[in-house]
Amino acid sequence: MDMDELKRVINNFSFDRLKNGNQGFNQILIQLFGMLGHGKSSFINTCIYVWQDGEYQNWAKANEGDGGHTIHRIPHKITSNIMVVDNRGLPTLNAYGSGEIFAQLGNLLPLEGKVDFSKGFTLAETIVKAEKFVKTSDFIVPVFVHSVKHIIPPEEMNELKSVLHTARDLTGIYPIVVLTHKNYGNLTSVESSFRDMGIERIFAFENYTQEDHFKTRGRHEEVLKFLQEVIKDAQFRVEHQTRNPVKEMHNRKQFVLNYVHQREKKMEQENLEKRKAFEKAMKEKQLKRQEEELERERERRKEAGEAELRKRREELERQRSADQARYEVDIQAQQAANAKKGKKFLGLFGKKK
Ligand SMILES: Nc1nc2c(ncn2[C@@H]2O[C@H](COP(=O)(O)OP(=O)(O)O)[C@@H](O)[C@H]2O)c(=O)[nH]1
Ligand SMILES: [Mg+2]
Repeated sequence: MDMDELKRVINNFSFDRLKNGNQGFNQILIQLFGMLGHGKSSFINTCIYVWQDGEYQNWAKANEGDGGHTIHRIPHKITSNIMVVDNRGLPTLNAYGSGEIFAQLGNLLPLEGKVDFSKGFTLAETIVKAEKFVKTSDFIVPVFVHSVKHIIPPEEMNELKSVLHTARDLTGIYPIVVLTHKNYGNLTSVESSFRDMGIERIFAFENYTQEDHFKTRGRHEEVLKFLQEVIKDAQFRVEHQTRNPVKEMHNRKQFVLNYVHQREKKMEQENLEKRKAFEKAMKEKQLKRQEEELERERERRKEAGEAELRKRREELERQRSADQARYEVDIQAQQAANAKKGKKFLGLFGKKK
């Protein structure tokens, strides 16, 4: 199919023209999700640029990051039946962030609304409050945007895989992966990581940006092929299944509310375990301190005992020396007395003669 034909197919797409009618859907909502700075907003700019084929503009406020527009869910129109939504990007992959991602993906938060990464049950409250503002007639196609500059480290694989699979359970569609910065990283390695996670549809782009929006046939064609793939998916799923958008929205809500509930339970459990581990560590530390104190006391007593023993030995020694000295004096005195007595006796003996 050449580019003109592709454009015609995309432009002519309408749920009303499907075999079994629209079944309650009126537009495709391409839901972009992914980490901050991976090129979601630039990908929207790329899609609009290719579709309008006019001057490049920063429609989706690329590069404005978290402080700018991207904290809101902003929908951008491609054709009258296809919208792309720039969801708030994640700073890191974790259970709190994932909850918000699923609420956005499930189209449970109002478009144009601000997305806060909340703690506790705030998300559940926000979802319930948003009920009046969200549309059930949007057909959701999840698209995960990832820059090939970022090789997925093994420790992130499981978390990411679980996010992608939950996105599939929630929307009924395996996310399409859009790889950005195609020429600035190891495309083969990143692509194979996503294939290992069970992802089959992967598109790789060098986004058109403010700095580089020189039109190339390759880039234009790849974007149109991506849009055609999205349409084929929507068409297949509405033509080959009986759908009930109101019930599906209700199920998505149940799914995310349950997710939030489970997440809170898990967090509570983790906090409890952390507290227990902390208390155990504190007790062990205290016990160790007590043992050390006891050991020191034992050491002190031993030293004191030894000093006492030494003192007694010295006293004994002093006593013994004194006794010895006294004994010697006595002996000498005795000897002197004996000698005196002897002389006297001899004297007497001499006189008798
Ligand atoms: N070279 C190149 N730069 C890109 C590409 N995609 C995005 N960028 C740049 O990466 C930065 C972040 O992109 P942005 O679209 O704001 O990311 P977001 O946070 O996911 O919306 C911007 O400076 C973009 O110009 C790409 O495919 N190639
Ligand atoms: Mg952005």
